[in-house]
Amino acid sequence: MFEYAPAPESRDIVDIRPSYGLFINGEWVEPQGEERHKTVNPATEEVLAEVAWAGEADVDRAVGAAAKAFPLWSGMPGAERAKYLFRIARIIQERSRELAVLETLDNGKPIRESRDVDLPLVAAHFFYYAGWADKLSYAGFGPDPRPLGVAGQVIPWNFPLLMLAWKIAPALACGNTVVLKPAETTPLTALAFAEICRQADLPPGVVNIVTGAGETGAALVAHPGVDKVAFTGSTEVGRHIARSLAGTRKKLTLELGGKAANIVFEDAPIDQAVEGVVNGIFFNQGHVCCAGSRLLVQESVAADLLEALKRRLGTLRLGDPLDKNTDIGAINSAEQLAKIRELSEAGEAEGAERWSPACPIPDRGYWFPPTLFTGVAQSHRIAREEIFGPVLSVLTFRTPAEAVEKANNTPYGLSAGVWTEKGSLMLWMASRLRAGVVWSNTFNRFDPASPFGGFKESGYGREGGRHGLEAYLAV
Ligand code: TAP
Repeated sequence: MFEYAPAPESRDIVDIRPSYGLFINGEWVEPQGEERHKTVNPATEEVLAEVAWAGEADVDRAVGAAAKAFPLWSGMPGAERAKYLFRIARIIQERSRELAVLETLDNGKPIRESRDVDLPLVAAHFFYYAGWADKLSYAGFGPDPRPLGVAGQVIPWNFPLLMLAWKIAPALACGNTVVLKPAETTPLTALAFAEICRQADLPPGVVNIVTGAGETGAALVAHPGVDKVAFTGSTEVGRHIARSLAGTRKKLTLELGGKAANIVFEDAPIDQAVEGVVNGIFFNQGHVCCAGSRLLVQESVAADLLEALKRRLGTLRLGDPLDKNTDIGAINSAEQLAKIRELSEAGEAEGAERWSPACPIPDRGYWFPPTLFTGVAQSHRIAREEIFGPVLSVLTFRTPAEAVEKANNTPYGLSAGVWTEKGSLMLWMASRLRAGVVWSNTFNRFDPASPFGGFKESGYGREGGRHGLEAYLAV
């Protein structure tokens, strides 16, 4: 255990208010109820700000504002909407350092990731969909695709601003207006985005941000004025939402959990594969829906790969997320830490062997060391359930067919990785893996032009690319 001295870079460039209201109709407004919640820095447990808790009446006000703004926004020529989206993208670039620090403070992810991965992708998403706004008639959905109306969007805490961009950019490009609810533990970058909407002179009501807990999300999803629901989060909540919307006119897309296999064949370059496996599961502390949380390694190279992997894990630095040298940041919340601990204990209890490098853990905050489990059976909970933390379950296989069978032996189907030098084997695997994304000789690579989404219980609908427009158009 140790106390770290906070990195010198840091808080000075962000301006966090002590308390935030709701962003409705282009204004900051107070919620009708008294209740508020605190958002904390998971690396220090320090309270960052108090945030409004939107109840049904507040959600109703936000949906009303979005409905009122819809005729203006949807009636605007696409080229005009594009100008706003380009402006938002440029402001995000200009403010990216500040937004990266804010994200890291509220979420716990290493600054190197928020600065070099999240923020560039957020801006890229707005640029990409700005480019579509005046070309919707050429997107292959018929000559005159129409926006749906008010989109109710609910997002999780693992990539707060990036998930916002995935939701808001295509919705606005297509002419919809939006009410978005960020996760309870990471509202600050969504609230900063509200300011960016004002800075970009976005017409009032086109984007509304309501903060709160699950009940706020539930009120938004249930609101009769919402025409389209877009949800990213757990499979459990997604299932509940799908049930609640059955028989209504609302269009629904779901981006849910995952239990991806990262599959290493004996001919793969070991060092490159080790980097890919580390990036696959330890990026963002494993708080990644498409994390490579199951390593499937060919038996003939398993011992060598594990040895190299353990050596590499010994070099990872866990600690202050604002330090540019940090590899593993904080776990986002006490609840998430408890879940990771519970599943890791279940792994040991079911007979798998647990290993972590010697890794000092700070005294305060929520932390979990990078962890490997070997001797994992497919029936173990750590091989079946999404841990959403820095925990890798290692299994072995002998033949490509066995690799496919094991990789597909999960209710999820979001992503997979294949490491081999043989192009024919890559393609053979990719055509058999039941996963929305299959990476080859890389992992966790994202591009706004590429559709992303799940098979099976990982959800339906696609975000990103031309396919991502379809979720927001009547085609
Ligand atoms: P959830 O607990 O499902 O929460 C997601 C969002 O839904 C939060 O904003 C949450 O609010 C809200 N919510 C909770 N109950 C709700 C209800 N009954 N009705 C409407 N909204 C409700 O997930 P999480 O723990 O934040 O995120 C982790 C999960 O998201 C993982 O399973 C991960 O795989 C998945 N995920 C998937 C993807 C893609 S692209 N497939 C991307 C990122 C994450 P509160 O935060 O206030 O509870």
